Amino acid sequence: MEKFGFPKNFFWGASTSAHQVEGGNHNDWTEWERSELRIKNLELRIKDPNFRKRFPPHIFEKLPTPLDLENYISGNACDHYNRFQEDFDIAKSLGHNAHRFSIEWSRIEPEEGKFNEAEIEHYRQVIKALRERGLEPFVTLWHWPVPVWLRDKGGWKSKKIIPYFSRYVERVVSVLNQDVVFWMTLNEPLVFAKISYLEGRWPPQEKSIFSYLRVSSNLIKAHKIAYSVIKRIHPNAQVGIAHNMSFFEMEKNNFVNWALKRFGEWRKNYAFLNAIREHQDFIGFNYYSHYRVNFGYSKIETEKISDMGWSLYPPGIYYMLRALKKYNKPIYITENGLADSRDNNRSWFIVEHLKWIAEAIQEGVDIRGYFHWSLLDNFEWSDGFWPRFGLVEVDYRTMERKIRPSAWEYKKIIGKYSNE
Ligand code: IFM
Repeated sequence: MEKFGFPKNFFWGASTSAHQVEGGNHNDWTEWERSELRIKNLELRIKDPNFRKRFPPHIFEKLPTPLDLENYISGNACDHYNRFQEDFDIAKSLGHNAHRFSIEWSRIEPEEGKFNEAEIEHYRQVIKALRERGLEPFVTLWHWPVPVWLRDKGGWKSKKIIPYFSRYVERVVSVLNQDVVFWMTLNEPLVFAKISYLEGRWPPQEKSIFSYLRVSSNLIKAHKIAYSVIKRIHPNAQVGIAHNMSFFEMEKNNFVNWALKRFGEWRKNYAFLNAIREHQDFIGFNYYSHYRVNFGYSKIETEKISDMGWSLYPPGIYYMLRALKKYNKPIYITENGLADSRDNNRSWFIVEHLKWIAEAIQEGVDIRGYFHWSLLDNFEWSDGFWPRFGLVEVDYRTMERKIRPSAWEYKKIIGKYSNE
């Protein structure tokens, strides 16, 4: 890598999602988090003496720990719903010029067909606050939870959700389109479909290949219609999805490994993108993982791992970015991050990923932005609060924010390449 360069108008920022940071939500997830069965299972798990051993000891330095029930209930989360101004002040102080966040469907349409104007106004204020601070809003319309009434109608498994989604999108976009250019209809649709409908680890906890396929197909259809709705309202809007993709590396070059690699790539990376090929203006790429292919799939072992045991492999982002060139669309890295409560590896992680991104830019890949996951520590779905993904640490008892050293390192890089 000879040069480490970024275009002047590159977007630099961080990502969040509503359910993970806002607090005070009421949706299918909040009901699941508090459901009797979930609590009973957690109590059993927490009591198991071997459970503690699954975690690196240092994560018990901060509250809540995986042994506390409250860890698993999103509750007030980071209270970002009330503190967004303060949080955006921090993002600005860190040199960011863009920010990705999501709109919570259950706030906008808490009952079927009844739209809450005050909540739409809330997000208008969020966007205004970003613009006032010179941060370009990147808005995700759905980042996993659904309103409870919609869950009761079958959620993403029912094709009824397609017109409901497009009506919700139309309502939101027709109010907010004046101030937003970049829209993501869906966040990581296949991660959601797989964990919720195939592996049964997230609500509604199904384990059925048929449900998984049906949900994936509904997500594709919903995206395509939402894309057309947004473009009708705002022809110059830039619309895409945030897609979680992994790098697959063959250990040895042989036919079986080649076929497994192709299949893995197609299933995880390209099937969805190909299906919406004509309905996206950019590619939103969430990069976290990679696989070694050797008569099966395994994780590449790396020297550095995150608190969640994820191996950290920055070159993978480069290989994926090169592969995505074939779509001939601008690429935004819409997520990339790690759980690292002591902030031991985050600076290294950011610098290394940015070097590899710069390398891809150098080779002609059209990459226009990087959003670190995440601005704040937040509620990591079924794992809860203990994984610390933030550039900014959150004390969940006092809601105090503390900027981590890696956030300043990131700022230094931004400062070197941005306009200001
Ligand atoms: O926290 C999640 C986010 O909601 C979606 N992408 C991956 C992140 C880390 O697991």
